[in-house]
Amino acid sequence: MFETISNALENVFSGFRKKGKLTEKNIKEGMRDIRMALLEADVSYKVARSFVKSCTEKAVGQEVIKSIQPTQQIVKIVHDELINLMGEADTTLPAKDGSRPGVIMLLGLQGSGKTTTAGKLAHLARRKGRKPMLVAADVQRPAGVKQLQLLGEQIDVPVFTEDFTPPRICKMAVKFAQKEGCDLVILDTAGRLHIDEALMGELEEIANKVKPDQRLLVANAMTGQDAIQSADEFNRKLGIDGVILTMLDGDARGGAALSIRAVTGKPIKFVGVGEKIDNLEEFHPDRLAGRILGMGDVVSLVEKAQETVDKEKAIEFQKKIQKATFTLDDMLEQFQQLKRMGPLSDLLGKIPGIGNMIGDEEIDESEFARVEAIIQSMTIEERLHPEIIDGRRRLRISSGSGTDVQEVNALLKDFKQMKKMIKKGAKGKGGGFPAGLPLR
Ligand SMILES: Nc1nc2c(ncn2[C@@H]2O[C@H](COP(=O)(O)OP(=O)(O)OP(=O)(O)O)[C@@H](O)[C@H]2O)c(=O)[nH]1
Ligand SMILES: [Mg+2]
Repeated sequence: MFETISNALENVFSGFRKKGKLTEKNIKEGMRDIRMALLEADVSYKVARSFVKSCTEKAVGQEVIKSIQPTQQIVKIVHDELINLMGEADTTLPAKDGSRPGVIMLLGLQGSGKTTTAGKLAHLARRKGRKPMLVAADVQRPAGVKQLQLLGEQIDVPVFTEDFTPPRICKMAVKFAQKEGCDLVILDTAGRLHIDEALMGELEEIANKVKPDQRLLVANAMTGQDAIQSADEFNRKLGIDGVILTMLDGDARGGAALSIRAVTGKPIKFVGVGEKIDNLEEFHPDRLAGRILGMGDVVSLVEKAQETVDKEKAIEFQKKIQKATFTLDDMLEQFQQLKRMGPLSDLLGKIPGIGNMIGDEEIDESEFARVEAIIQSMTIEERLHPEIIDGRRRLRISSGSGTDVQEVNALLKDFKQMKKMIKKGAKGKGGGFPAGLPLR
C-alpha cells in the first residue's frame, strides 16, 4: 500500500538531508519535488498545489529547533499536512433512533466492492456490539443476492431478500429489522458501469423512501483519479455522507485516499484491505500519514522537542512575570505561541467550561494578526519602553502595520492592563494569569 508516494517522499527527504541546512531556496525546491510525488501518486493537481503551498508556508516560517535536524522538522510538517488533508477521523455508525434501526445505504459503481463490503461492515458492526441485518437490494443480478446470503451465513447475520423493486425491498427490510430487534440495517444496492440516469433514479428512490442515516459510497481505490471523480459526481448528484474505499491493499499510489476528502468534503470512513471478511478497517488519517511516511518515530521526536521548547519558554516567561519585566515583545511571543497551537476556537473549545461558553460565536483570528503587525512595527526601544510611544510614534506604527491609530491605542491600553494584572498575580501565588489572551 502506498509504495509510490512513500518512496517518492523518502527521496525528497533524503535530498533535504544531503543539503544539511534548510534555506528558503532549497525548501522551495524540495516542495516542488513533493508536488511531483503527489502527482505521481495520482493526487489531483489542485489538491497537490494547495498541499505544497501550506507546507511551504509552514516550513519557511517555522522556528529552528536546535535539538533536531531540519529535515525532521519538514517530515513533521508534511505529516501534519497529510492529516489535515484527509481530515478528522469519522468512523461512526448510525445509532438506533427510537425503535428505528440505524440505516446505512451502500452505493457505487459496478464491481467497486459493495456486496463484499456490506458483509464486512456487518461483521465489524457486530464486533462493536451491534445487531446488524443485511438487505439484498440488488435485484439486477440473482448471483448478487446469493453472494450476500453466503456472506450472511458465514458471519451469522440475517439477510433480507424479497422479490420486489429495490425501494420496496428496502422499506420492508427496515420494518422487518425493527420487529426483529436489529439496530443496524445495511442496504446493498445494485451497481452500474457508469453513473447514469437509471442508476441515479433508482438510488434516489430508495433514499427517498427509506431515508437512510448514512449514504456511503463504495469506491475502488485502485482506480485513482476515476474514484475521486465518481465520488465527486455521486456527491453532487445524490449527496453522500462518506466513502468506503476498497482494494487499498492493491493500491500502490494512494491518490484516492489522499484526495477524496479534499475534493468532496466527505470523510473516508472505512477502508477495505483484502478479500476476507475481516479485511475492513476504520480509517484513521493520522495512522495512514504515519504509514505513508514510515517515520512515526521522527514525528514524535519533533513533537517532544517542540514541547520542550515551549516549556523552556514558559519557564522563562514565569520568571519574567515574577520580576514583572513583561514587555510588548513577550506579549507578541505569547500570541505567536497561541497561534502555533492551532485555531484559537479549537483550543478554547477544549478547555472545560469554556467550550460551552463560547458556543458558536466566531473568534476573530484576524485580531491576532493585527496585534502582531502592530507590535512588529515598533522599534526595539518602543517595545521595551512603551511609555515613550507618543502621538507621532503611534501614527507611524499604525501606518506601518496597516491599522488605525485607535487600534494602536487599544493595544497599548491592553498591554498596560495585562502588565498590571501580571504584577498582581506575581505578588500573589506567582501568577496564574493566562497571558496572551486578548483582554477586550
Ligand atoms: N483485494 C481486495 N478485494 C476486494 C476488496 N473489496 C472487494 N474485493 C473484491 O472485489 C470483487 C468485487 O466485489 P463485490 O463486492 O462483488 O462488488 P460489488 O460492488 O458488489 O459489485 P456489483 O454488485 O457487481 O456492482 C470481489 O472479488 C471482492 O472479493 C478489498 O478491499 N480488497
Ligand atoms: Mg454487489
